[in-house]
Amino acid sequence: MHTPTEQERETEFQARIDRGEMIEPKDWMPERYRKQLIRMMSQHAHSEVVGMLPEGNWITRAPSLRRKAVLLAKVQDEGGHGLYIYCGTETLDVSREQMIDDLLSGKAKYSSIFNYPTQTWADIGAIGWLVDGAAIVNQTALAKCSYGPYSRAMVRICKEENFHHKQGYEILATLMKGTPEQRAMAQDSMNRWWWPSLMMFGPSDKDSPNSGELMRWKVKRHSNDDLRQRFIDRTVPQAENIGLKVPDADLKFNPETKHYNHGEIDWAEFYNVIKGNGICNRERLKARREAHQQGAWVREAAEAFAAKHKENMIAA
Ligand code: BYC
Repeated sequence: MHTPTEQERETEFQARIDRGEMIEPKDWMPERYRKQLIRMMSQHAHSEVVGMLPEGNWITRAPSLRRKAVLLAKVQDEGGHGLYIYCGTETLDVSREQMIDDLLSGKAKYSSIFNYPTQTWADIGAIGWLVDGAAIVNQTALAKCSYGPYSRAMVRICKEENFHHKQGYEILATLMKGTPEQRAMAQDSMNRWWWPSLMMFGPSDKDSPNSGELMRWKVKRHSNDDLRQRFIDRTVPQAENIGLKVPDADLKFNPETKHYNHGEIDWAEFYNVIKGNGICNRERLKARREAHQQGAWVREAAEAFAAKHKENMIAA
């Protein structure tokens, strides 16, 4: 019987992708496909977990019991998303311990957006509306990606993100109906979060080294710029609807393309943040390292319990 060569396997793998088939954990896959998915999925999981920090800051300061309950639920959802994606990544033969070590050592990335501070209550609205809004655009596309566990995780996560998006928009809409100070606070938050939200989609297509390969494998279904444009097109009318001004003097609807033209993104700022020099990079990693240390006894107890359970099973 003919044993397929590496080249033949890769050709068959690409043919499966081109036919729109889903790749599952037990299927053969090129090592590079596996590595790229681990990079992207672990980075995504870390973003969900680190993303709990800026919002978590405001749980004790939420302005009412209702706002507090909603925020608490949202932050817990993000933790759940992280765990869900870590499980998905484990199907690619990488351990949870390894992924966490890579985050804590600074080797693995997480989304640039979480290196900005939450200075006012309006920032909680901006995160829900803009940051989760950007995440939904990206993740709705990822729900159609070629790797089964990632795609299925996205379907469920997007449902919860929709609730997050609505609660954020409602916070800002309420502030925009309030006093001049409250409206100014909402606008200030829009001014600070708009551009970093656009950066969440990654560098422009011409500077995105991973996009070509990921699109050929249908992990990414749309380019960084296409998704960014989709986010702008749907978000600008929402801003106008509640009286918020988008902080971009060059923003203009183009009736021919039916898209908004926008101003230049400050890519120097983006690269500075992903290199570890954003306002909160050090603070975020410090918080995660401390949380990991403080949770050591929980991991030890869980391991002791699992070992005892196994002993009982063998004895029975
Ligand atoms: N931040 O070749 P490119 C959320 C890196 S949060 C940091 O275009 P790719 C939420 C990129 O990793 C949303 N780094 O990369 C949670 C690469 O560097 P490496 C999290 C970024 O992978 C709580 C280099 O730049 N979502 O849901 O083709 C509350 C070149 O880029 C960023 C995900 O993670 C960035 N923004 O495309 C609320 C989605 N952008 O790794 C919300 C999954 C780029 O080669 N990930 N880089 O050293 C993706 O969809 C893609 O990885 C990206 C980047 C579109 C982000």
